[in-house]
Amino acid sequence: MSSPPSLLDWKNRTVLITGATAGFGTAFAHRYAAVGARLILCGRRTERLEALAAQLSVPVHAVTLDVRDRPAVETALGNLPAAFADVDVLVNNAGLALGLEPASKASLDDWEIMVDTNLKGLMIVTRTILPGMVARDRGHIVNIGSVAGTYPYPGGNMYGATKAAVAQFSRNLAADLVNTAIRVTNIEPGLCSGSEFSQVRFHGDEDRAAKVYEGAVSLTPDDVAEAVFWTTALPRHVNITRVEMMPVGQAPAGLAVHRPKV
Ligand code: NDP
Ligand code: 8X3
Repeated sequence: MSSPPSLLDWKNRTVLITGATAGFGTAFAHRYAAVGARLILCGRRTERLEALAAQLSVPVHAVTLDVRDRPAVETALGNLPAAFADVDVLVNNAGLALGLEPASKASLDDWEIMVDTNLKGLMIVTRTILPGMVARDRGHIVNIGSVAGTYPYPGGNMYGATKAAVAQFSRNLAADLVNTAIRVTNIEPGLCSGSEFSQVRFHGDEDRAAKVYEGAVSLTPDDVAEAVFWTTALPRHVNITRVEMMPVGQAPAGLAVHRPKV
């Protein structure tokens, strides 16, 4: 069995993280910086990217980028500076949930933004980075899915659908890459506090966002970062295809049954 890469190996590796300006993405940046990896950090908020880069003592290429903007992604990530051009690990993390309304009342605008970001954005970034990985026969794509891609819940409608699509895309990518050394992992976290996820979902309603985590022990972005890092630090012949992770106080809890009054 080959050994996991040493710390020295990480210093020669480039990790691209989308959605690095908050939550999980920021935690991923710190995790990979801790082992000395070169980082490409993306997000729409330039000042957040700059502040994060200033905290990290590794080479950082910060790219202000909306993953929905195909020409912008193709230009910025298709023409990376030479020192950052060979992406070893792509973490497709940029994403969001918007709304928790039942499907008949949900905002079609919210649905479109989720599809455009969680699915099409991930598609555009992956398609831009993947040819280089294939040419080098080296790389690891880590997609950030969700338990919502497996387990339905009221109001999860289009968010869960995008994450289910990410899970299936991850499997289909692995099928296309079976004759290469490239690994594909879908990370599927459950309840996780400490990010902007619920504030975004509830359009800035901080009280409603806080209630999601009230009285519960949640995962933290660092927990998710550790799982992501672990999958990428294993020997090269090992591919963790999916990681479903929840806090110990969360579990899939059965089917809904409607009992009409007779
Ligand atoms: P945050 O809202 O804290 O972070 C989301 C990140 O995505 C931000 O950095 C944001 O940056 C970026 N982003 C959003 N839209 C775009 C866009 N169009 N282009 C580029 N970047 C974008 O949420 P989390 O850290 O919690 O979520 C990260 C991922 O994890 C998401 O895919 C989410 O679905 C998933 N997830 C979250 C869970 C949770 O409970 N927190 C559980 C399971 C999965 P900016 O606004 O600067 O562009
Ligand atoms: C985030 C977890 O349960 O809010 O993807 O959908 S959940």
